[in-house]
Amino acid sequence: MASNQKLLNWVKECSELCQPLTVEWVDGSKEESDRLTKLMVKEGLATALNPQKLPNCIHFRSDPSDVARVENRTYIASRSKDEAGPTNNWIDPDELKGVMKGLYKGCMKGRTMYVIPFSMGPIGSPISKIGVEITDSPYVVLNMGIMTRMGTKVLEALGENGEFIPCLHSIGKPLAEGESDGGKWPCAPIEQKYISHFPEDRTIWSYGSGYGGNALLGKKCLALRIASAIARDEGWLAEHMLILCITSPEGKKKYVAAAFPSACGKTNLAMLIPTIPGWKVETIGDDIAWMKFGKDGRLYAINPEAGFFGVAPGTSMDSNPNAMKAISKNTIYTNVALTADNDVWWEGIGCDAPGKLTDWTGKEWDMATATKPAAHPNARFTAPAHQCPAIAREWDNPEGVPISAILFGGRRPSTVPLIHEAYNWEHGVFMGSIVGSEVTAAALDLKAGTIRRDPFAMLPFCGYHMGDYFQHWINMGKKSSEDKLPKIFFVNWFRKSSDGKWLWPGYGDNSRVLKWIFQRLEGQVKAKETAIGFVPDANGIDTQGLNISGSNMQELLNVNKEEWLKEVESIKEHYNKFGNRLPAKLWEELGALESRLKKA
Ligand code: OXD
Ligand code: MN
Repeated sequence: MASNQKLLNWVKECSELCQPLTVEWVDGSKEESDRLTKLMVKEGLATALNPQKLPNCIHFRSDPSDVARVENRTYIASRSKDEAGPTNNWIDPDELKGVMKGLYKGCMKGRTMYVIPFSMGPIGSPISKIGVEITDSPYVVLNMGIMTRMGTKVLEALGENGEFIPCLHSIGKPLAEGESDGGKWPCAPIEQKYISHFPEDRTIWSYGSGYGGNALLGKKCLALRIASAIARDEGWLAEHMLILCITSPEGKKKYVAAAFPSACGKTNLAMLIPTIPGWKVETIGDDIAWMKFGKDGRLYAINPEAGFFGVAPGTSMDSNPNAMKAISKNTIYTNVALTADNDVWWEGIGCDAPGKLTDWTGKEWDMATATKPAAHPNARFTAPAHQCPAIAREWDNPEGVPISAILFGGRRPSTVPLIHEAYNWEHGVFMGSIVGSEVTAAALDLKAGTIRRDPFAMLPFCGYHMGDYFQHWINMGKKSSEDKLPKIFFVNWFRKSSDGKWLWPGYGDNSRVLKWIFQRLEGQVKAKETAIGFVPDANGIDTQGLNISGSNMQELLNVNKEEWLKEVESIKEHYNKFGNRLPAKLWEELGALESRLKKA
């Protein structure tokens, strides 16, 4: 039981408001997760998977209305609207709290209220933060047990006077006396869903959704939206980035962080198996990086999470064997399809469906006649990070790892070459600010197929005005010197030929691009200076053993002046949205790009 009076008071307050049947403090033990699993299986909310094929794995089906983050119901409720900026939804915090208190009143009737102490980052790391999530969802408890360090050990670290970030969550479905969920995933209708952040209070209130980023509040809500606001105040970076370690055949290691918008293959890159002999890639994290300067002036990163909440469809022994091995036991599956013998299946798993399936909505599904996918396109696995065969030994080192390169990228079918390198930090910040990607299924309320700008891949996750966020990145560069700051690169695995075919094989072959980056960091390869940055020479990328034509390689590395001048116009439109809070330095960078292009 907690000794922290502030925590005890808050729990009492929430319990009086939400009126649960009972309050349970989560200890993080195996007995606890076994008990909750059994409970959910008994209530028909979860299916225990085939223990021969998937030991200790369970499956959940969500409500069809509750399958992804809901950006149009996600709020940054800072005191002033201007502080939230033009890219966030805003409601006055007092007004929002009023509305939400009305919803929270009695919302846990008939349910257990779980109190989940959790640490984002290794317990005791100078970069970590403690949060406490109150929830009425045992599904959330089980997922938080994988995604964070959770339970009694965190309470001990918190002590009597420690600081924590309060995160209140309810699925928004009270039960009348004697009523049960009847095997149906409980959640509130869309108009009652609120994923709210109060950055000045450093508080999160989430209501109405039981799914992923809306409900596992340590992840997007705390580790990105609230942490980004804290990081600005404290002078560090909370970023939507994977972290990997690349080792050369000579045994030299470098750490790389990379930001791509959702569903651009961050998990695949973080777990990549190189196709070039002698090179090794190891995983530190696949979604979030917290980075602080060390005493030596270098930027040190930790992965604040302890698990992977990855997209299942498309994951196979071909695309990501390390992920497939990581999810072979002790894993929670959500909205995938099930085989007759309770094994999992999804589109892109690498084999045809073995007979009739039960799809993610619970209906019978036959590959021969199906008109809809069997697994939801945003179906997920939740698996412990340490189960990944490629996990780096230092993945939970409290000191973090020193970052040598930062990569930005997105799905860009044209214009953006396979790889280019920034001239310096500020040019790199410019590159981050113009990231854009084709929209996919990770967000519920956006139209698939269009391109949206997603600066630093943080558009849905920045907890304050993005213009100020860009300035914060520029300021961070002033805290160290160019030789110690990470070098910044922009990659694009998704460029297509004029007849719509992928030009680059991607996956393990992305190691060829990582090799070029490594060699640039070591000063081992020359590059071509272009209007947009440094691009590999014609033979710069190692294509040995790869069946790719010279002309495809040329197209992949091509910087087309006309396309880029169009890009400049589109960046101007994008920048105009930030008004006078867009740093002057970035307008300057854009002007310099335009004049370099015109001269080219
Ligand atoms: C995620 C996302 O779930 O970025 O990681 O949407
Ligand atoms: Mn993500």
